[in-house]
Amino acid sequence: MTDRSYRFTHAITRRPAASITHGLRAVDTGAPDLARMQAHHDAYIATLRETGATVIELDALEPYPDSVFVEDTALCLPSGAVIMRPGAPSRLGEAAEMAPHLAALYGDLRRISGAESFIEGGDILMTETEILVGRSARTNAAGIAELAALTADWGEVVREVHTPPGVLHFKTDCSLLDAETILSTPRLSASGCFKGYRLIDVAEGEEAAANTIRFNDLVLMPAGFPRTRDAILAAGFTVREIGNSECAKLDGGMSCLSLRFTPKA
Ligand code: CIR
Repeated sequence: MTDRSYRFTHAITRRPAASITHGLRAVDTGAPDLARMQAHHDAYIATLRETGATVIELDALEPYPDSVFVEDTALCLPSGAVIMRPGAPSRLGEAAEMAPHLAALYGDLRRISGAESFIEGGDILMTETEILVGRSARTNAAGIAELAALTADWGEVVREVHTPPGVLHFKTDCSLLDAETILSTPRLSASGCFKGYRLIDVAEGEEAAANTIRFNDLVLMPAGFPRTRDAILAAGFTVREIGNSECAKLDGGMSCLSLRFTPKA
């Protein structure tokens, strides 16, 4: 059994910028509190480190309010990394900011470059056997096709799927827990896109718990979703709950806050 989709030696995070108050959000539920967000971010990084991984913390990028959500800037694979082209105009420049950091760790760094291609890391779920990419308001067919073409010679198989309407990213509604298990909202799993995987549905009313990460031996999930936490525990996983109240105001969660990978020189 392989484990490329959840065992990693490294992660990259970026400190939240004070400009986070201008970050994108579907619904305004109030300004995020930077000090509380930083405290949650510190707990998140400490938990990643608890697994033995090296975590590279990048400095805040004030010109980009959403830059704490580094996941959207790149896709890190076993053979190389691909720099994304975010579909949110205010976030496009974040990808170029990430490129030198990945170039230092990967011998093969590729880029989504088509003028009509848009794709964000939050729409991409890597499993052991395939890369699922959800079309969304941020990710289009041209972006997905370009990712498939760029990674074919690495042996990657890209499968286009759909993000539920009104949901920011594909992975807002799902996460990988191990080589064969996926945590999902019922509204996403109902589409049938996870056929062949073992499924755990989040509890009704706990849709915001669907964005977790499996990182080495731990599952990091947002605090405050006890029924979903208990379902993950009952399935045998080791869970850490991390405060996410401030990132949630900006539609962000556990996966958005890091790039997780094993460098390949
Ligand atoms: C945005 O709308 O782009 C940010 N406020 C949230 C990005 C969350 N990223 C992710 O799910 N990968």
